[in-house]
Amino acid sequence: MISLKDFESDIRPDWCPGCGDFGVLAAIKDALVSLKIPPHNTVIVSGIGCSSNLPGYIKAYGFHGLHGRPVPVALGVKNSNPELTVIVTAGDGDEYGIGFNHVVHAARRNDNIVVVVMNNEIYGLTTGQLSPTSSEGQVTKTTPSGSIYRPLNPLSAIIGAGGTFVSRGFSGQPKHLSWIIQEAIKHRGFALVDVISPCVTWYDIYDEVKKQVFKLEDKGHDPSSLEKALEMATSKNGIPIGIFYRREDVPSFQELMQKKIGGSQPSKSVRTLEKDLIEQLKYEYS
Ligand SMILES: Cc1ncc(C[n+]2csc(CCOP(=O)(O)OP(=O)(O)O)c2C)c(N)n1
Ligand code: SF4
Repeated sequence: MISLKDFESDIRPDWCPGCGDFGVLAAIKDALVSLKIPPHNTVIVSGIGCSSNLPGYIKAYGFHGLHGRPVPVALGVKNSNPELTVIVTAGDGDEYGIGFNHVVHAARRNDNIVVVVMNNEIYGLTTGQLSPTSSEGQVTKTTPSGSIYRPLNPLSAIIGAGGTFVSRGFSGQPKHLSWIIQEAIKHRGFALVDVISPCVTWYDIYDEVKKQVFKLEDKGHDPSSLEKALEMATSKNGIPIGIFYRREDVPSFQELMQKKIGGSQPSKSVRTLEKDLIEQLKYEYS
């Protein structure tokens, strides 16, 4: 039996009281317990930011890395041992700013990892600067007279990049978020879980979001439809949460590699993957 207690860390979160990231932490633990995934098979990888402190607050394997670079670290782990459940947890600055290129290419390759982005539309740790998802007109430390940038829409961007599982949750609804994360873990390839996780200290949008969210499932949304997914991802009527887009007919990069090399021994896959990469580099630099 696996219970929440198994994932309890000795370290208490140092997040501000009311920070949305508490809800995300609770949802990740709940999802792992519901799927009966033991801590020793779980690896949580993060970058830098308030949200990126999350691996310390859950008893599982963890890696607190560099700003923007959790995806490559997560892929190193996953490719070395495809049996592990590998989850990236980081902020919008980390994953949609400095590290966005990695997210796009992991989506395109259909790498079998889950990326949970705690999107608070601001840089929290560095005390309130503009982020790629900050809205037009948003007043921040770096835009004192209001932002003139158009925000990035991560959902439509990742659908456009070839993502096969694109979703959004809300930290204020951790049970619903846990369900999304469970589906993301079960998914055959790359899964983006964008989470509106308000920063109550530098940009508190909690009440506004709570008023506007609605569940896609309640509206009969069909996640297999690319057209409907893009329509909902770009909708200006309320804030939809749930699974926007999902397709299970695309093999993951890890599946393709495994098929190519045969067998299922992780150590074998690493060696063969290395050989393949060396061949590719030889080709690219010749
Ligand atoms: C290479 C690099 N550039 C910049 C920074 C400074 N820095 C630390 S956290 C951060 C942004 C944090 O925002 P976000 O990723 O959205 O996470 P949050 O703190 O809001 O959870 C920045 C710019 C850094 N640590 N490393
Ligand atoms: S500064 Fe914002 S993001 Fe960071 S812990 Fe506090 S509420 Fe959360």
